[in-house]
Amino acid sequence: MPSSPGTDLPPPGLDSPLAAAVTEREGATVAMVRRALERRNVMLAFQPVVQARETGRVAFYEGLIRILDDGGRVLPARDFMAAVETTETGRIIDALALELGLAELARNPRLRLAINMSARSIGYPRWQRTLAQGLAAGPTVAERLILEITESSAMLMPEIVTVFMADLQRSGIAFALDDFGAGYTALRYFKEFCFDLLKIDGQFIRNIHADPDNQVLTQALVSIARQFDMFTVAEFVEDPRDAEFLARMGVDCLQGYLFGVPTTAPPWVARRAARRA
Ligand code: G
Ligand code: MN
Repeated sequence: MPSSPGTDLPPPGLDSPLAAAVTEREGATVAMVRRALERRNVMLAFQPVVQARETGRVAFYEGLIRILDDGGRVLPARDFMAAVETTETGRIIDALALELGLAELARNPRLRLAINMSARSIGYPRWQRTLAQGLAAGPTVAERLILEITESSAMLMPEIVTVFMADLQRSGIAFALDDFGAGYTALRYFKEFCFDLLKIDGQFIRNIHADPDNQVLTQALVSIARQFDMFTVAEFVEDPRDAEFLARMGVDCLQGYLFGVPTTAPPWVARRAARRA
């Protein structure tokens, strides 16, 4: 076997014991996720996205899919999404997240909610049916829904994403380009894409008040967003000094543990439960 360039180590072969162990663990995760989806053992956790200039005001919430494993433990998406993103299981997760989100929007007429999807789910029949049914539930559901598409998946099929967005924007749905900066968007696509929001990847936000590299990178992203009429959201805001810096820089909205961790019991659900009790 040829060795990797620049090292004396052989490349990790697909048949190495480590690779086999990783594959086996992923296989077990995927099987568990499939079982949970069949039983609809899924729920949304909600995280607030606040206005940068008035952080007591929630602009909208992001609904994040959570899966309950065989023991009833709650698994966050990052633990399983990478293993299923390119498979049909990934499409089913997107359809279920949308279904749960639309149901919440129908129940709570004051809620604005963002739901994640992969560009790979565009054209998946179950996802499309779920959207059509959810929008039919009320005249304001579409205008309170934001669909977040990760930059990396949007770039797989930019032409298809552009047409899909133009179509749904006519019904009032807004779009966010998620984890921006982590992927490889050729900047020229901004001329064709019409995202309403740009979510700046957390790696550029952490410690920004003291990190000149992150300051310059984020400032550049903010000016791109302005030029193309997009609102900006900074992800992973954990430190009040970063929040203040971002607000002064002109970022519109902030999201992160500083303002709220994702919770399956957001204020309106807790109030509903209290009324029932
Ligand atoms: O890619 P996307 O932005 O949809 O992912 C949101 C994920 O980031 C969620 O899993 C959420 O729990 C996590 N998250 C949200 N805010 C913070 C934060 O301030 N710090 C860290 N480390 N993770 C966060
Ligand atoms: Mn997101």
